[in-house]
This record gives sequence, C-alpha cells and structure tokens, in this order.
Amino acid sequence: MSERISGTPQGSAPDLDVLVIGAGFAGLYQLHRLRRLGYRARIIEAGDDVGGTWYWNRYPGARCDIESVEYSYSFDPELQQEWDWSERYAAQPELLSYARHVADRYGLREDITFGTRVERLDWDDDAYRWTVTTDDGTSRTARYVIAATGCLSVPSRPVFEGLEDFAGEVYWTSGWPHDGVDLAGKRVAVIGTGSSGLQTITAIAPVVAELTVFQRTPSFAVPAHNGPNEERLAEARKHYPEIREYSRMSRTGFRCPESQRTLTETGAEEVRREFDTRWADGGLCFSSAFKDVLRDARANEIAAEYVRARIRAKVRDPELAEKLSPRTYPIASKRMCVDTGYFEVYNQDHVSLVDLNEQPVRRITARGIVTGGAGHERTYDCDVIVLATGFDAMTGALNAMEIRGDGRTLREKWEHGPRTYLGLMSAGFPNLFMVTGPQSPSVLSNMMTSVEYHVDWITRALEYLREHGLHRMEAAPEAEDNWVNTTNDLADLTLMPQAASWYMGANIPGKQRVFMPFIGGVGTYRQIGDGVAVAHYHGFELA
Ligand code: NA7
Repeated sequence: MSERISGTPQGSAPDLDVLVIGAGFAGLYQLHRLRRLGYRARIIEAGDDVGGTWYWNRYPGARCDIESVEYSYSFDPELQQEWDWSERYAAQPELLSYARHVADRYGLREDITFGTRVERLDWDDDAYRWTVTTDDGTSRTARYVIAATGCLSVPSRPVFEGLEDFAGEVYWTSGWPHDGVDLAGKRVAVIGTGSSGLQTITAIAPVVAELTVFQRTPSFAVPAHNGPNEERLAEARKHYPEIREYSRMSRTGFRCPESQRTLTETGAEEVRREFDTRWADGGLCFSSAFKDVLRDARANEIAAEYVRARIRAKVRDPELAEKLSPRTYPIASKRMCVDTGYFEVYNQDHVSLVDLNEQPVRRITARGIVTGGAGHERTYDCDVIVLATGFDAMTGALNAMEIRGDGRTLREKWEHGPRTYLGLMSAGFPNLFMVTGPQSPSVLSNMMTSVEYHVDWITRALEYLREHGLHRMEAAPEAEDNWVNTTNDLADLTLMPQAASWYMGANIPGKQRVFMPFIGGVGTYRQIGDGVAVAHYHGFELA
C-alpha cells in the first residue's frame, strides 16, 4: 500500500492545476486528457508549433523507424480511422502534419504557450506547488508538473575545432532550417552515421555533387522496404483494436513476432530461414528473431554476421564493405537503423567514406575538414558540413532545467545516473511526473505505445488524488532504490551494457555510464504499473 503522510497545502490556489512541458506527442495527448477531465492545464513549448521531435528534426529523409499504423495515437478510434498514412514508415512532414491535425482537432492550441522555454522549477512544500519560470522571465504556479520533454530532444553538439572558421554552410540534423536547404550540385560532408546520418546520406546522395561521409562507428541497419501503405492501412483499419491490444502487451510496443526459440539451439539452416524471412519483412523485428540474440554473445555474433554478409552483398568494393560493417559492439546493443538503400549509396563514384578510426578529425578550416595525424594530414574540401551527432538522450531535457525539489536539484541527484520509480517520478521531487522517463521502456519501445500508457497512468493517478482529497504524491526512496536496482539487474542480463551507446549515456563526455531504459518489455512494465495503481499507488507517498 502507499504511505499516507498528513499535511494540507498552504496559501492561495496555484495558477494552474497542471503545467505540461512540451507539445510533442506526449504533451498533446496529456493536455487532451486533462482538459476532458476539467483540469486547468497548459503546455509550455519551446518551439513555435506542436510536434516535438518532428518539429525540430527536418533534415532530408527524416522518417520514423516504426510503422505509421503503429506510431500513431490509439486513444480515439475516430482519429485512427480518419487519418491516412501514405507510407509504411511516415516521413517527418507527414508526422508533423499529424501532430498539427491532432492539436487542431481537439482544440488544444488555445492552452499551449509556444516559443517559450521552461528554465527552472521550484517546489514549495508548504503550498504543495511548483513555481515554473520560463525564459521570458515570467513565472506560473502549478500543483502538478508533467515533463513531456522527450527522450531525444537535446542535441549533442560536440566541439569541432575551427568549425566557426568554415567558409561554407553548416547544418545540424537536429535543428534543420525550416525552409529546407538546397544541396544540389554541392560538395557535402556528413559527420555521424546513426539513424539521422544514414537517412540524410541516403536522401541527399542523388542531388549532391560530392558526398564525403565521416564515420566513427558503423551502424547495423535492416531494410525498411518502405512504400505506399494502402493495403497495410486498410488491414489496420479493420483490426486496430486487436493491433493496439497486442502492441500494449508486447515486449516492443508494436507488432513484432517474438520468437521463443534460442538461436544457439536452432539449426543453421533454420536460423538462416528465420533471418531471411525477417529481412524480407523489413524493420526492427529482425533483432527479435531469437530470444538469445541480446543475451548470448555467440548468438549475437551469428546475427551480426548475417547483417555483415548483407552489407558485403550490397557494397561492391570489399574494403569499403568491411569499413561499413560494425564489429566493435553487439548487434542491437545500439539502436539499429532502418534503411532505404543506405549501403548502395557507396557504390556511386561521387560518394566516399572516411573512417575516423584511421584518420580522426583534427580540425575544420575555411576549406573543409582536416583529418589524420601529424605529418599525415589530409583536407577534405567541401561547401556544406552536415552534423548528425546525436542527442543527450533520456536525461538531457530534464537536466537542462534547474529543477529544485525538497533540497537539491534533479541534476545533482542524477549526477551518477538517473534515479526514478517506474520512470514516472523521482524521490525528492513531489508532484513532478515524467512521461517516458529514464527506467521506463521508452526508447526501447514504440514511443507512441509508451507515451499513451504513461499519460493514462499519470492521469489516473491525478484522478485518484483528486477523488481522495489528496494534493501531494512522491516516489518513496526505498521503492525507487528497488526499481533502479531492478532495471540495472535486468540490463546486466543482456549484452546491452557492452556498447558505448546513448542508452548508456556513453556519447556525452562526462555523463555517468548507466543503462537508462527499462529492458523488461512494454507488456511486463504495464502489468507492474497497473499493479502499483491498483494497490493504491504502492511505493508512492501520498498526502
Ligand atoms: P546517434 O544514433 O547517436 O548517432 C550519432 C552519430 O554521430 C554516431 O555515428 C556517432 O558516432 C557520431 N558522432 C557523435 N559525435 C561525434 C564526433 N565528435 N565525431 C564523429 N562522429 C561523432 O544519433 P541519431 O540522431 O543518428 O539517432 C538518434 C535516434 O533517433 C536513433 O537511434 C533513432 O531512435 C532515432 P559513435 O557511434 O558515437 O561513434
């Protein structure tokens, strides 16, 4: 059972019942639920429009790696019946249109403040409320704050010496100009070969004069087999309720046949057949082909070698194929990419690859990028530099704010890694909820499934508090300790912690290396979350 502590809020009523930070898919749905229930709620959003990730990341080829009929809201049967997804995997413009449509359809804009960034949150433990200060110098008070700030919303922008001296154009994929960029006929350099880099490279290769890719770590990629979506959409429209039900109880939050077989106990021919089938289907289900791929190094290597063989079959130059083949981390321990002809790009004469392990970036000059060691320097002249260097994932947006609870800041508390109970709240920070926070399935799942679950869970908790005349909710430290240990223990059963991934915080200098998401699966997590709610918010202190 939850622990009840006595106390009543002092002073006048706060300006808002609930302040939501962020108008991405999480914030929009959260606002919609709160408004329907009569809460005085408002979103504060840094961008000038809704859409979150899909508002900022407008680089060429930006596309979701989860199928559109899955990466969409399920809360309103009418919405899911009326929206047309034109492609199997939706591109950024379509996802942004969808977010705008949702904002307009439910009249959400009137309760969103755009172009305003939350800078600090101060908890008042007498009045049971947060004071939220924004970058325009104003403050609002709210009984509850819900951080719908996204898992990949703070770009990581490593320092490249001399970048400011470059005479050409510089673009970050995470902040691409809204009017687009004309790259036709230009010599373009791309640094970074994660999903953003792969998608950009594939999209711009046909139009640029020269393309030089600077790769530090190659990515494993499975084909998307993207294309028109009529049939899939028609089928989904007939079966949405079953599809959603399946996804909610699945491991990944989307339809993906979960194998109960272990690779190491399956014959080589059958293994090949299973991988071939999944490769032909396309998408991220490839890594769920056998249940030991992420647990057993031998199984993992067989899966990895299957993908490397595919790369060798696509890239004509064997030396280049080898450079594009990942060998330094287990397959799927870094987020796999879903590609649409990425490797084939390198068969074109105007595309070349620079392996930064052989020739690290020294500096950038007015002309271009200089690589190599002393005496072996080489300059790659270019007109445009595109940087696709990733994000300060999962904790970045929360730590970017000065969040002062009952004593220290969240940043101080999380210095050695995030600590949460269920990825929903952190002890010492009452009435502050996180949507898809660290130690929840979040980035290991279809974000839409996880976003909807968290919004529903938080809304149900607020309703419980209201019905019981309660005003304060906080994660209990012991429950949080147990949960952090559970998530770490589960991750340690897998190969995931072996990679220098953003799941581990390894892409940010100085960031504590700890596996941040909950790896136990969406369905399991849901059962735990539901159980906690049914048990009157076991592990939370209510007042
Ligand atoms: P990622 O997946 O973090 O990729 C960033 C890429 O940038 C990756 O290849 C990095 O190499 C590279 N990188 C980062 N810093 C540097 C420096 N200093 N020099 C050279 N190369 C660098 O981010 P994405 O935006 O592509 O994708 C994020 C997620 O969005 C994706 O997983 C999907 O879920 C959607 P590294 O691997 O660190 O050696």
